Amino acid sequence: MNADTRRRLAGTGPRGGRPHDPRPVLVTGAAGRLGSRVASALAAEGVALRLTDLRPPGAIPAGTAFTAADLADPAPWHGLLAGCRAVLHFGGIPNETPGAAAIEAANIRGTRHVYEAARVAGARVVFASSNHVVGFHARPAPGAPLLPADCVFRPDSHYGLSKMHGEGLARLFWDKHGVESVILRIGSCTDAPVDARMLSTWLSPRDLVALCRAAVEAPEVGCATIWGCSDNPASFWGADDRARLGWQPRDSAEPWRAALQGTRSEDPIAERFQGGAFCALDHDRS
Ligand code: NAI
Ligand code: 15L
Repeated sequence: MNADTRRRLAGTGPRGGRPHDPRPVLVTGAAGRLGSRVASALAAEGVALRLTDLRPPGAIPAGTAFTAADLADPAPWHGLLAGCRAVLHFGGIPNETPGAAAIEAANIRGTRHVYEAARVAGARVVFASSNHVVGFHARPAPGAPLLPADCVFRPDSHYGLSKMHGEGLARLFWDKHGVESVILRIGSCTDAPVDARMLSTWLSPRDLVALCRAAVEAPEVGCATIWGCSDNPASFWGADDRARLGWQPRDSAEPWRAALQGTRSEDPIAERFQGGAFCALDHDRS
């Protein structure tokens, strides 16, 4: 049994990032809200990047190269990932609006294309999953146990279901091929929280950037799942694999409590479940 196999059987793998690894990191969705922010921050920190999206970003950080590519097209991904140490996979449809077919093309087929190319390249995948894989878990009452990351999936939408498929790919490619993944189950990443639910789900951009860097650079991660939220006292979410990354959030939504606690929705379904409005959309169960 070689060292590679021994590490895999022990639950950690050899293909992880290294703090001083000069190989580039591919960022998909690099023109989007999160991808563009992470790309510009990591480029400024000296991380070598390749960027891709359907459309060019508003600004391309100095020293990075952009290539347009469609996630639904299997062809470009091997070339884009060749020589990369990791991919930060932010590309795809981020909500329910365009419908199941578009979600299937970009999020389900597209994520499979990224995983296949990562396997061949020997790259780690940092996958932007979503809280909507577990959206139909009830919000915990104050003082009740928080939801652990190894809970059952309760997707609240076709979008959440597509992210559940991506998390399944992460697990399959680790167990079968030794491809490492960090699954980021992101809550709500905006400059500041904007409603009462975000007192629980907010992820500050600063915490997101540090989380992405840790996810790329942690020496060995196996297949890790991390709740992507800041240090919010009202969080819905508890135990996860963040110790493998050495990441801790620094920000909190709590300073916005007085301003936001009166901004609850009128919808009892949205208020009862963690996924909020995604749960209420098309909900017709009596
Ligand atoms: P966004 O819509 O701003 O960015 C997504 C990017 O993916 C866009 O630039 C879009 O052009 C690109 N894209 C869409 N379809 C594509 C295709 N077929 N081929 C190539 N590129 C394609 O979304 P945002 O907010 O930046 O989210 C990034 C990722 O993080 C998404 O995967 C989303 O599901 C996930 N996420 C975001 C959260 C948030 O709070 N913003 C919360 C939870 C998850
Ligand atoms: C998501 O997954 C979406 O991409 C984002 O736009 C927000 O809706 C976020 O979840 C949320 O739950 O607030």
